[in-house]
Amino acid sequence: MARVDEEVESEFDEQLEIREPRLYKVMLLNDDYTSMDFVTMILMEVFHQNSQKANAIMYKIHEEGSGLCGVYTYEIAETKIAQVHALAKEHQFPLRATMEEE
Ligand code: TYC
Repeated sequence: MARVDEEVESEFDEQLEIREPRLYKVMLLNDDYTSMDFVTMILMEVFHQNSQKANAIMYKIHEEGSGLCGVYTYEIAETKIAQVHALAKEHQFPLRATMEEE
């Protein structure tokens, strides 16, 4: 029985094209008005960074203009960006997030 199943499966396998999903880097951008605490909170809550890493990433963005927050498939990256923009709007900060293919 197992043998029959394997044969059926391998017939399909030949037709399957296995490809890795494209990955996207989500970046936060610096601005002059968003508070450092808010950015650190976003990095912890939305991007699941621990407090030390969140603080380090926030300072990197503050000093260099942008910084990597995480790498995701397209739809997850889009969702993270939408969450950042919604939270920023709610707290009246101009914080922006962008994505670029890895
Ligand atoms: N530059 C901001 C300030 O001095 C802090 C900040 C950091 C803002 C990172 C946005 O993505 C950002 N309050």
